[in-house]
Amino acid sequence: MSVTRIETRPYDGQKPGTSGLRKRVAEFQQPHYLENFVQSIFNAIGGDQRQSLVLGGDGRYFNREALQRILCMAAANGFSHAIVGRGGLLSTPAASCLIRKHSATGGIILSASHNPGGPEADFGIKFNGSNGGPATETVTARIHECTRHIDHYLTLDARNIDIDHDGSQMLGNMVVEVIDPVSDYADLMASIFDFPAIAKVLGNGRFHVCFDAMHAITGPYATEILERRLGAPAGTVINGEPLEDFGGAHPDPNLAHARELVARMNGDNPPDFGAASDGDGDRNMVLGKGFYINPCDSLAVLAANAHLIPGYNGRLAGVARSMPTSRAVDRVAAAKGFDCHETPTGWKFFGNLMDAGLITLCGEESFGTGSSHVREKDGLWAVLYWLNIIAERKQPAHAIVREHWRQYGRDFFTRHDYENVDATAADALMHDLRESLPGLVGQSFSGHTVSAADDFRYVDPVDGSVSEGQGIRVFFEDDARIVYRLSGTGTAGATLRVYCDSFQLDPSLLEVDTQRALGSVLQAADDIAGIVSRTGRTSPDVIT
Ligand code: VG1
Ligand code: CO
Repeated sequence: MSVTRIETRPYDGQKPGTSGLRKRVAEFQQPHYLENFVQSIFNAIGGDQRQSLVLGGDGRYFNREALQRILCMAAANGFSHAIVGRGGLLSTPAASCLIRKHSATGGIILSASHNPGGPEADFGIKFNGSNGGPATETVTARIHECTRHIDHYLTLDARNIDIDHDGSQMLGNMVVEVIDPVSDYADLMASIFDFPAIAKVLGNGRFHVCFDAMHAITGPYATEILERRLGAPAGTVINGEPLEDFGGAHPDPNLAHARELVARMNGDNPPDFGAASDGDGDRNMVLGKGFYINPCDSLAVLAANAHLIPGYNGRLAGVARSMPTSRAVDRVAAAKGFDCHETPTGWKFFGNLMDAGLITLCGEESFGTGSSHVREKDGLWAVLYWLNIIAERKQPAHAIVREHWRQYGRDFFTRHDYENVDATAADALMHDLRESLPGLVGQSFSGHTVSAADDFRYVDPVDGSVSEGQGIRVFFEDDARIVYRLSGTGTAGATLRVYCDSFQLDPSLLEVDTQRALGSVLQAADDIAGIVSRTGRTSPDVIT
């Protein structure tokens, strides 16, 4: 099999966003589009670095075809080894686990995460480095630069490789090893959590769990771990079969999209604990009986209870949260005496902190939580963490959260998303907001007086790299806060995200409805930015 050199020309817009390159499937299907981006990844990491590659995806439409093409390119580009999840499947955290376990050069994950799938929907490619984490900003900038100058790529003219059976095959000079996508990851989970203690709870016939895999990648993982290894009854996992279009739904684990789970949790005889994950298995939503657990609170509860989890040996090196995430975890860190870092949105910023041993746990408001066991957020891990806490404390989830609020106070948090907004209007809104920052301090909006306002700038404490323009923060004298930023994962128009939070210590006000508790802060958000008048939207598309 000889290596073929194919001439190509750059495509505009192959700039990786918050988490890889995400576009409509049709865009990826343009001649050489996928190949340009993949060759740019290989060019960016350099020839001497091309040894072994982990490959898999969330099973969405175009996954299998893209994987075959990438295998040929990897072989032509001198990789000696490719590790592929059977069926072309790997969840994002499982891919991270495998990269680390096999000391691979890196991995390519085919996923557009929580974006819908199917011929008319979205596809994506993410590159992770040898630590198992998303490529850093320095690497993604290099990849983007390569996409702007690419003039050829290398591939093999080969027939399709069998990716549906375990075992090794040769593709040119590269060994392709097809492996079970679940077992290494499941073993890792068993090494962190007290499986016998969780199994006791799940198998006692009284505690019922419902896990909604949303027809995405976590189906096989959750079935193996919850039902087979931990003995939960069959049917604990719903929508467990991965489908190319996720059954036509939006595989985003929140109250708006995880409809079947939410209906069951609110129906007759609800389960005691509910959870859902997203397209590629890195997000999680957890629910108690009749009780929604905000991801910011979830992170804080996990941090406060880390001593109950065998894998963390009773101590956390530190924690981190993305900037828009509420400060609930900061309060735990302060009380327990460990550091808390604040990073820009996106998992790529946590990797350096973990590699340097500065943090153990981290999370984002967008239903992402994780730890240093891998270098990605991890949906099923978070669910197991909760179940382990429940098993140890012998309390239901809602009681654990309420006790947490009484001890630390409650950070009310909400995010309002305005999707598919006219991009020019969204850019103008952000631009004008940025211009107005110096004059905001001292002004009052809907009863809240601004104490500070800035455009978040992050200096990585490990390598000193600087990321500017990461979101506009407005702080108020009463400790409330508003954050505005534009999404970096969308594929149509612009998505404006408005994040509001406020702190409450008064025990009699801890149970107020979140939207009511934040009503005046939300009003201030509109007063300051003119959201309604500029976007023409009177209400957000999604509230979390
Ligand atoms: C969103 C979330 C962010 C998350 C990212 C990737 O990004 O806000 O917190 O890290 O998605 O998650 P943005 O730029 O659209 O706000 V995933 O599960 O889609 O890989
Ligand atoms: Co995801």
